[in-house]
Amino acid sequence: MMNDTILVYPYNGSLYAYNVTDPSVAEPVPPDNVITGDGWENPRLVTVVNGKLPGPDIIVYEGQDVVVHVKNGMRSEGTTIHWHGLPQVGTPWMDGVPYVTQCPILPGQSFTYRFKAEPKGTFWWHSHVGTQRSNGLFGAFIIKERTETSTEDLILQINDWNHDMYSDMEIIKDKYRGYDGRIPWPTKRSLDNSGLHISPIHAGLINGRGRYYDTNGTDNGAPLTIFNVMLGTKYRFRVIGTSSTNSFRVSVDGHTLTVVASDGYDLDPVDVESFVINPGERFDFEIMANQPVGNYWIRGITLEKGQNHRADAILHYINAPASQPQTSRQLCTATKPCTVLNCPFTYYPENYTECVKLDKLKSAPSGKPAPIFEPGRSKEYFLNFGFPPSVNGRSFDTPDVNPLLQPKEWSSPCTSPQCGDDHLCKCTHALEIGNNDTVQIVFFNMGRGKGASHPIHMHGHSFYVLKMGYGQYNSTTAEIIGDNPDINCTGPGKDSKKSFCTNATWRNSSWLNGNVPNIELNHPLQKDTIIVPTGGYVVLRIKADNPGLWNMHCHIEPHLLGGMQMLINESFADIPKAPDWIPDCFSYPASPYRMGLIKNCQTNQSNQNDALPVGQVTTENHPGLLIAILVMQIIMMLVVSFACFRQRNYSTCAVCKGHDEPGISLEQQ
Ligand SMILES: [Cu+2]
Repeated sequence: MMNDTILVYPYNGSLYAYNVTDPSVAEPVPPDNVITGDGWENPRLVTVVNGKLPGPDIIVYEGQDVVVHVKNGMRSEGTTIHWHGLPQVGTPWMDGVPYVTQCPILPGQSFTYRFKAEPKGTFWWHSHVGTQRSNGLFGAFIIKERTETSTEDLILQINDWNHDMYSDMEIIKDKYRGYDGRIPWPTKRSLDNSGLHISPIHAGLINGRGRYYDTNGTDNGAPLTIFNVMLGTKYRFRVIGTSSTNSFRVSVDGHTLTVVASDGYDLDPVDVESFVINPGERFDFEIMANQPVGNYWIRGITLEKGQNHRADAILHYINAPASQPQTSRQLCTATKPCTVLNCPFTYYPENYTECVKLDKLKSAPSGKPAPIFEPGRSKEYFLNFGFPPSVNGRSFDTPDVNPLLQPKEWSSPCTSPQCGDDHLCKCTHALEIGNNDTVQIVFFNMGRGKGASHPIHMHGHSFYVLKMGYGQYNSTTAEIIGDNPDINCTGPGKDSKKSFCTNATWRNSSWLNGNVPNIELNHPLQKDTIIVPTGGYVVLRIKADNPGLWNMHCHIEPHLLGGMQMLINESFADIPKAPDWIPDCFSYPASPYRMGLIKNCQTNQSNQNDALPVGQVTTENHPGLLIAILVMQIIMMLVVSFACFRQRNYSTCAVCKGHDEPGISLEQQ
């Protein structure tokens, strides 16, 4: 680690210069300007914005116009920024998905995101390219209500941390498994004995800080994040699951957590001892600082079997001594069992510890009811997420253009015989929906590709969670023993072990046409990311009222990279016209369609070039935060305003910007 130019090392919660031999008598180096990560002292790449890990918090009020200038300061990678959870109504080209809604911002280039901040809630921003997010390119995005509140806000971003995380290497590890010497890595197991992403992790971080534990369980004493609280005050923790691959169980010693919102939407408050947050999810909880003045552990533990990967932070009551907490986690007893919200399995394998499933919660009274399913008008789809990374046996073929704005220039249809129930295919898989339809989607996780639970994130919508079904479990061992029987994954007479389950349906046909029993229609939660448990399913609905081309994918980053993603092609003809300055992208030679268009547009080409944004783009750099030898830095600036960005209007070649019809070959499921 380095503080600008001084090499430092961690000891007993502080940092010291490398030439200090006895830290017990030396003055520590302030940790504020050092990216410490887990205190790992060897070189490690981080990819960060404005020199911070996590990047800067973006906190705005509901309804404000947000303008973010992004300059890619990396030397060898393109990037985009996705605004996770924001529906981007009317601005689908600002969704930040490379080769779906925009071209990547190339090294040295800039791009200005401009969109409306709505709805209120806890969101975040992150790179959508490669493993940049896993390497640190993320931050909080909070949209506050324009009302006074007596509750203090605290932001807590929790993620796993690796000492080596590189895009192509992750895919290779995923495909061929990693080796130490000639010994393959052991299969990682979750607490229910189902699988986990194969790559090992090295630590957990809260707001960019954590500790590396050696094999003996001894930590390296790296500095941790400290949340200062005042006795008698109520706090709202906005917890963001910024993990790359792992889920965390979060708790605070000595304090009951009142969970009040998830993924930006309020819910009927529920008191729990802890909750599980998966990559991409958010949970807001409130605590009352009503315990004896002191220091308390905030704990995040992974759900890995036989591992000790923790993301710890300190709840520090003002006026308490600055010392490490000595507290223990809540004792779970027969008379006072611990409740864990959002387990990805049915039983938590600890004594007197009970899982509370997410679909047992209700939205706040202000929440909307689920859209009505009208037989004949509404549609239902079954989508199976599995390995090799795919959806319904289709591994995502990423376009080399921006299909949102260049729909006629890309075609990679998922057609037979290329795709089948028993063989994987690679194509641009898209679900075509529109006309204000109610769409019921069943995410499930069965067949030959099952093995791990997947947190699935939908862009463009916060879906209504109607029901969750889990696999079958041994109530004594808490281990998974079979799939949920509600879904007939393969059709009659087929072996599910050989099937990608592309023809799944409800085992009981009376459940079709929106008639699944025991679904929550009046007060369903609204979420944009949800765990699809292995062997289980999630029933959700959306109203197709947001025209766009929306990415939907597993939020475990290597699974996304490997192809566990698809598109929702929603009301394409109704997508509003994008600003002319948004550039097209294409390979060389370009598609035949473009080759023809270029010929037609030559006379206007200079005008097109002039149409790039030339408003008040400024750059700002905050150097000084360095962790290792290799640090890539993105420079990003936020300007929140209502009219701070001038844009010149030029005439452009209309046919080159044609996005008025869905020329892209997207398959209807
Ligand atoms: Cu996944």
